[in-house]
Amino acid sequence: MRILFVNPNEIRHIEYSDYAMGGYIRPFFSPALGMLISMTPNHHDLEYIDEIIGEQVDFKQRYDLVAITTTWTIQAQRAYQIADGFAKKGVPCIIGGNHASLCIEEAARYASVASGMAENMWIQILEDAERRSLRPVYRADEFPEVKECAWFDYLKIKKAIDNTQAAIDPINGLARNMRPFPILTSRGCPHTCKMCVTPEIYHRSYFAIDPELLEEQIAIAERHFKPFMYMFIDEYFGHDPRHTSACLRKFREARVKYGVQVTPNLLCEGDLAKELAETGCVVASIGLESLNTEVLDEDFGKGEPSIQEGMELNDRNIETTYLAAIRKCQEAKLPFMLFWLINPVRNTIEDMEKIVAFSKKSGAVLSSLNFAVPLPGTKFFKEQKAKGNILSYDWSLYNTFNILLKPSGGITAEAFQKAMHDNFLKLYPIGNIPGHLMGNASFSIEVLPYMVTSVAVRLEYLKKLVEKTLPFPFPLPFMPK
Ligand code: B12
Ligand code: SF4
Repeated sequence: MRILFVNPNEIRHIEYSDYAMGGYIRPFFSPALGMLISMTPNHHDLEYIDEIIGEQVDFKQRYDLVAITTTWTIQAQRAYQIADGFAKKGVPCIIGGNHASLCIEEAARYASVASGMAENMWIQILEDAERRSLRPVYRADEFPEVKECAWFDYLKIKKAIDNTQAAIDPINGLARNMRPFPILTSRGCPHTCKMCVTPEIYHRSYFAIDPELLEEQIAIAERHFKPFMYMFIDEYFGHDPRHTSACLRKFREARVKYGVQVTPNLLCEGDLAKELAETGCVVASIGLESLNTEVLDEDFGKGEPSIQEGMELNDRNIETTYLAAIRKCQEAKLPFMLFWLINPVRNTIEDMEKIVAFSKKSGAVLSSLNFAVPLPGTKFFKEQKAKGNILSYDWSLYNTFNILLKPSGGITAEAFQKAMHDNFLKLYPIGNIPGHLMGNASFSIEVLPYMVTSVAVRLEYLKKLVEKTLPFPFPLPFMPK
C-alpha cells in the first residue's frame, strides 16, 4: 500500500489574547509517527509529511491509507481537516495519538480512530486498510496487552521522510536540520498524575530499551542524520537508575550531545545530575511545576504514593527538594531549565511572582511559566469540568499559553493572562542580553535559550499586533501559521 503519515500543524487564531505566548521546540520528526513507520512491514511504500515545518499535504495524491497523529490536543482541529480532505476523495484515514485516544467519539466523526498504544493494533489496521474495511474504532484494550513496545527504526524513518512528495516551504524546510533528534531510553510511566495523559494511555506500564539496541540506534542516527543534538523523549526519564546509567554510558561512548526532561525527585537522589553532565547532556529541563503543595497534591495528584519507595513526586517541603535538585545540577555544572505550571483556580498573581523570584535566583538558563491545561481525557479535566471552571473547549487554545481555567479571587481571565505575560517578561529582561553575551558563558547553550526566548516572546506580541492591523496575513519564518 502507499501510506502517508501526517504530523498536523496546530491551528492558531489571532483572536487569542494579545498576552498569550507560544512555544516552538519540535523534534526532527514526530516520534509517534516514527514509531508507526518503524512497525510497518517493508513491502509498503511510506511517506512522511510534517506540517509543522511547512510541508504541505496534497489531497490530489492517491494514497491507500493516511495515518494522522494528535500527540497534542492543539493538533486535533487540523488533523480533522486533513481527514475530511482525504475522506472527500475516498481515501481511508486513521487518527491516533493522545487526543484522539481520549476523545474517541469526537475523532470518529472524521476518520477511523486508534485509541492507545498502537503496537498490537497496527498490523490489524494495515490488513483492514488493505481490504478497504477499516473499523470505525480500534481500542488497544481490546487487543492483547502490550508486553513489548516498539523502538525507532531510523533507516525506515529516513526513507519515509526522503520519500515525501510534499511541497516544502523553503525557509521552514531548512529548519528540520535545526531540530533536536528524538531518541529514548524508555517509554511509559509508573505514576498517575491527574493533569497528565500518560497514565490514561500507558496505564502505568513502563518499558526500558535494551542499551545494546540504543547503541545501534545512536550509530545509525550518527551515520545517516548527523543530528546537531539529540532530545530524550522519555515520559519518565531516569526511573530505573541502573538502566539509565547503562544507557547514558552509550551516549558518552558515542560522544554526542543531548537534552533531557527530568523530574526534581530523581535529580536530588544519587548521582544522576553528574552522570548527565559527564555523558553529553547539554541541558536538563526540570518539571518543577509548582511551589504550592496543594496544587501538586490536590489538583495534579502528585501526592499519591509512588509504586517505588523513594521515588515520590512530591514531598511536604517541596522548595527544599527543588533546591536540592538545583544544587546537584550546579555541583555537576549541568545547565538546567525550569518548567512551571500555574493553575489559575488556586494560584494567585503573588504565586507567579514567587516563581519568578525563585527562578531568577536559581541560576536556570531558562524558566518557563505555563498555564495548567485541563487536557481532555485526564482526571484534572473531569474535575475542573464538574466544578464549572473550564473557560473554553476550543482545542486550538490548549497549548499551555492560554488561560483555560477560571481564576479565583475576582480577577478576570484577561487580567490573569496579562499578569502571566508580564511575569514571563520579567524573567527575560532584554537589557540583560549584552550582560549574558559578555559573561563567562558567552555564546553558548547557556545564553542562546535566554536570547531566543527574550526575543521570541516579544516578537509574538508584535506579530499579533501586525496581524490585527494588516488586512492580509503576515507569516514570519519559524512561527506556526
Ligand atoms: C517528548 C515530549 C515532548 C517533546 C517533543 C514531543 C513530540 N512528540 O513532538 C517536547 C519537549 C518538545 C514537548 C513539548 C511540549 N509538550 Co510534550 N510530551 C512529550 C512526551 C513526554 C512524549 C511524547 C512522545 O513522543 N512519545 C513517544 C511516542 C512513540 O509515543 P506516543 O506518542 O504515545 O505514540 C504511541 C501511541 O499514542 C500511538 N499513536 C500515536 N499517534 C498515532 C497515530 C496513529 C494513526 C495510530 C494508529 C497510533 C498512534 O501509537 C504510538 C506507538 O505506541 C509526551 C507524553 C506522551 N505520552 O505523549 C508529552 C506530551 C505530548 N506533551 C504535552 C505538552 C502539553 C507539551 C507542551 C505544550 C508543554 C509546554 N508548555 O511546553 C509542549 C508543546 C510545545 C509545542 N507545541 O511545540 C502533553 C500533550 C497533551 C495534549 N493532549 O495536548 C503530553 C501528552 C504530556 C502530558 N502532560 O500529558 N513534549
Ligand atoms: S511523572 Fe510525568 S509522565 Fe508520569 S504521570 Fe506524572 S506528569 Fe505524567
